[in-house]
Amino acid sequence: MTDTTTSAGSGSGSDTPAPEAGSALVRYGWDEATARAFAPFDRDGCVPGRIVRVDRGGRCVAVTADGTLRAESHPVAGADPTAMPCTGDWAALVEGPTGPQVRALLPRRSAFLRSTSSKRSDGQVLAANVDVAAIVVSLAVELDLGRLERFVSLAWSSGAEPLLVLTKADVVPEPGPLSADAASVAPGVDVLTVSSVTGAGIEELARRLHGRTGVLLGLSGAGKSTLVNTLTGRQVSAVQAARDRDGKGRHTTTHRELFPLPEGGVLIDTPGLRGVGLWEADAGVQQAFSDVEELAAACRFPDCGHRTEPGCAVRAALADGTLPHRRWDSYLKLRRENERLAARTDARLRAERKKMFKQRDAFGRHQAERKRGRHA
Ligand SMILES: Nc1nc2c(ncn2[C@@H]2O[C@H](COP(=O)(O)OP(=O)(O)OP(=O)(O)O)[C@@H](O)[C@H]2O)c(=O)[nH]1
Ligand SMILES: [Mg+2]
Ligand SMILES: [Zn+2]
Repeated sequence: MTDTTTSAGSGSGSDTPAPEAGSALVRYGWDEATARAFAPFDRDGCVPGRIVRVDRGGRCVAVTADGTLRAESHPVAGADPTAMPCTGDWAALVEGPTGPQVRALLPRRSAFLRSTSSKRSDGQVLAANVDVAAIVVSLAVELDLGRLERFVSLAWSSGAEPLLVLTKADVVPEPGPLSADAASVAPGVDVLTVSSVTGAGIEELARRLHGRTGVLLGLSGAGKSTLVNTLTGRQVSAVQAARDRDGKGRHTTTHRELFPLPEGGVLIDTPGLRGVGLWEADAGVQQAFSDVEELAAACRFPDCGHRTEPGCAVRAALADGTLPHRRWDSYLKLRRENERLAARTDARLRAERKKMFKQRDAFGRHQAERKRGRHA
């Protein structure tokens, strides 16, 4: 990555929202909504930037209209860890006593949350402001449908549009049936079959990322970084010549990093996820299992426990094979996991986050009213 260090804090201070300041940021996804959200900070002398990488200790790399800079963010003790900057965030940056600092983050339009492994059940943000969540799965290893369902739930829960990308199509003689199997556990999700070796499917993937922010999620060795390199046409992300790994051993990619694509759009590469714990993913599970939810809604009793009740549509579908037992068990497992986590999560943090969402909604309403007022 180029690193032309510049200084923050050269905001114009005028009342005009800063779209022209952001014009060099357009290829990083700067748009009108972001400019509006940033306007109050422009008046405070901040400059806008998109976080492309976060390192240990809250240090991050941000791209601004004038180039790339390193900035610090200071975590508040006891604060919600999901409020910390993450890759994909839009930030208001200001020149502090020790260099550029993150003053504030603009409201996120989507965020990937997962549970951390710590005993106190915190959420961690994997990526923010993502439009397309590409679940990357290698065709070189046996498909794990349960894991795929978990990834799809995570993707739906983020607010981004999920996309299933099956890689290494060159190593299987006939990818069609595998692709159909994958599609069967991901209703409503498009499936692309690609190969970085033959180039098959790459153009279609580039087209879907055009002008948008994508993130690559998947196991270590699935070929995420190879896709970044293929799409950018440059060796920007390290790739290790190794067979698919099952999340064990060394991961090649160690940071979440955002790369601009030559034809517009940006793509976030992430380290391999192994067992990804869901976190506040209730709605995500519901969407990932929309077929199951639909069946359950057709049971005779609205509070059907799907065990021995007469007129149970779920039992009927299990009996005639339309709903595979594996998928039903997977659904119950993910639902239970969510409930357990919700019960364990710190009540104070949940309240804090609710407040944040309320503020964000109020902010959106305020913007909408201002707009209406202006055009009245
Ligand atoms: N045959 C074939 N091999 C591929 C393809 N894409 C990636 N590979 C190989 O798969 C291995 C892993 O690729 P990476 O891109 O490093 O995988 P990753 O998902 O970024 O892995 P982590 O960074 O550890 O999460 C490398 O040896 C790649 O050369 C493909 O389309 N076809
Ligand atoms: Mg990688
Ligand atoms: Zn039922």
